[in-house]
Amino acid sequence: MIVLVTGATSGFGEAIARRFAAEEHSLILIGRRVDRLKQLVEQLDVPIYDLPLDVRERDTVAEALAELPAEFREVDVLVNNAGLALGLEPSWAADLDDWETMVDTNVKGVLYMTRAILPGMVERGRGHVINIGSTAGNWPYPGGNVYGGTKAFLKQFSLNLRADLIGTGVRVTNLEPGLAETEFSLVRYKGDADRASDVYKNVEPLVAADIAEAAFWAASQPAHVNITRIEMMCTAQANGPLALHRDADRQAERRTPHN
Ligand code: NDP
Ligand code: 8X3
Repeated sequence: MIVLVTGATSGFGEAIARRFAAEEHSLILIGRRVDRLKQLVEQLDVPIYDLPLDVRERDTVAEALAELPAEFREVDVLVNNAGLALGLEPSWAADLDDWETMVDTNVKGVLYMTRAILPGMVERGRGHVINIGSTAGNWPYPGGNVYGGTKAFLKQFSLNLRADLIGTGVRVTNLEPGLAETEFSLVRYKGDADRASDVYKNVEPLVAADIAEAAFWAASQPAHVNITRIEMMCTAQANGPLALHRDADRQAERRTPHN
């Protein structure tokens, strides 16, 4: 297969590239950090087309994908993995630039990639789009406001792609991991390594290889099987109860008859 992975320079994307390379699949690897892409080209013993680009740049994405070398043109698996969270501030204090960057990358970047790759898949009657969503798209948490919103978009976009693609032979999977140790928190906390490492303190989180295994498994099913969604968490993580804010003053006020 020819497997295109966005965000291949780190974390899940790099692990997914390594997992497919281990089974001798060819790779198209996208990310902004050229040196890391080159390292992968040196380390992995499969045909690789490294494509340094920013998925937020609509025209660049369209042009680069239209000009794929002939031997890489028939993409079998598109893994829309590039993405990020920025900040954890409450919605009334969050940075609008951070919100826009998340929407531009996690939502619009996926749209640019998918729109460029899908026509070829439909024409060939085969292909698989794997979107990297998140538990943050399924469950709320304080400060998850726009990040969770972008991942909820991916969940519904994936389902709606399925609705469009029925009968074409093209498959779609939304893979939804929870807490996993990568550079994700370093990015979210803008380089604050102490704050980032605290996220994974005294807990055994998922690691990138766990997500790569799930992506590889979904892509390895027989052609008549579509894995629609996979939500996965580390064993140490679970959904908590609904939040309840108790306020004794307010309770007393409610009991006081109003005139
Ligand atoms: P990392 O920060 O380790 O990796 C993110 C990758 O995305 C990097 O390769 C980065 O490459 C790439 N990327 C970011 N912005 C752009 C851009 N504009 N253009 C091209 N590439 C870009 O984090 P993860 O591996 O953890 O994250 C991968 C995906 O998984 C993200 O979508 C994230 O939201 C999601 N996720 C992460 C979870 C976690 O707990 N870690 C859990 C659930 C989902 P470069 O900087 O070189 O461009
Ligand atoms: C990453 C998982 O819980 O940090 O998508 O949002 S979380």
